[in-house]
Amino acid sequence: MKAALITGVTGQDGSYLAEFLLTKDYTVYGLARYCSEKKHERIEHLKTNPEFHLVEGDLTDTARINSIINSFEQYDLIEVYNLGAQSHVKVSFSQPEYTANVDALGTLRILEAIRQTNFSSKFKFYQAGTSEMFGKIQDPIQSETTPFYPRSPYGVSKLFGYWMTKNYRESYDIFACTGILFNHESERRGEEFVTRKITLGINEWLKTGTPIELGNLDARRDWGHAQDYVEAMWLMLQQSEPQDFVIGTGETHTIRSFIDISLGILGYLVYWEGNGEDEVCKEVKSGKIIVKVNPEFYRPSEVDILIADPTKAREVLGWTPKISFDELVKRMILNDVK
Ligand code: NDP
Ligand code: GDR
Repeated sequence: MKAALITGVTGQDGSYLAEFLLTKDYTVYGLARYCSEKKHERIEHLKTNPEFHLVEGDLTDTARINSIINSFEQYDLIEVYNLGAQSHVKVSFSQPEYTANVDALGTLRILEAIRQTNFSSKFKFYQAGTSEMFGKIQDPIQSETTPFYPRSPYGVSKLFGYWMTKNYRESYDIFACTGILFNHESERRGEEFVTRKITLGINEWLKTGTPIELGNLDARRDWGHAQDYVEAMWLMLQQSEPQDFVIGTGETHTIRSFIDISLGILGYLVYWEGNGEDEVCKEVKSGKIIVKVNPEFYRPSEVDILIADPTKAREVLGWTPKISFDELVKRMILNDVK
């Protein structure tokens, strides 16, 4: 009898991971916060599956986390995927303490709850680490051995989670590992992250002519599709020994190129003019502004560029991304432009 507990099941990754684990014959438990509206768009379709169960709880609530972890004794194997987090980097600057409580202490709460059971050897723990831990990059391409230099309260909180996971593995022999995942997006991406903001923004521009307002256009990211990345999480927990892995594509792209490709797929030719806060993206044919800069979306400190070296994941896990950058952009834009 094998079970999986997914914190953050209502999020982008949680929803894909739940779908994936149900195909692998797990009984899946998803931790979801109490909210006045019982609608969870990304997992609504799973609620009728008899092997899928929602468990109410919050990562800031130690007693509740303890009781949930203790409720799994009947299973032979319990895989815990800790995906729950305040995951928005910019929000972490305005809510640093809350971000640390959920992302850093939330991770510790689960690890400590597992340690305190008398069946801790039945657990395998996955921690959702992030390329934001590399922040101000110390190597041009980032691997498992690249030193960390987080640039936001979010990155710092996730680094605490990473080290706690390593510490519980080494101190208590708990099967615990961190996936250091680079940006991954999808048709289910939260609307405040830049890729989804662009694809939804283009839809709005086409309907109303309202330009998309963005912050730093110079940032470069290693973007993959979330469906590929949840498989890597599962593969990490199927290894004989717990280890940490970098997961990414090894390619990097600018925000501008995400916009250019999105509009190109729809048949619009565009050009960029101006610099800094005055930079705009215009349609060639009409000269209309599609994108402009709003400094409100700048961050107090920025992560300029990220590129993964996923060699270890390829060699040990046999993992490579199946969905290319162009295909990712195509799926997102065609999903959002109605
Ligand atoms: P989302 O923001 O889409 O989902 C976050 C999830 O965490 C939601 O289900 C949210 O619930 C839940 N959550 C937030 N606060 C709490 C809390 N206090 N208690 C319990 N649950 C909570 O994130 P993603 O799916 O994109 O990412 C999944 C994980 O992977 C996160 O930890 C993220 O930091 C990390 N990550 C993501 C990457 C990416 O590019 N997507 C890259 C690297 C790491 P609710 O629906 O109620 O808000
Ligand atoms: P990121 O993703 O910070 O990398 O964190 P996000 O899409 O928010 O930003 C990527 C880059 O785009 C720039 N940017 C903007 N970002 C947002 N959100 N809104 C804008 O208007 C905008 N304009 C420019 C940002 O400055 C940044 O450089 C994501 C999250 O999923 C984290 O949880 C995860 O850990 C990392 O990816 C890996």
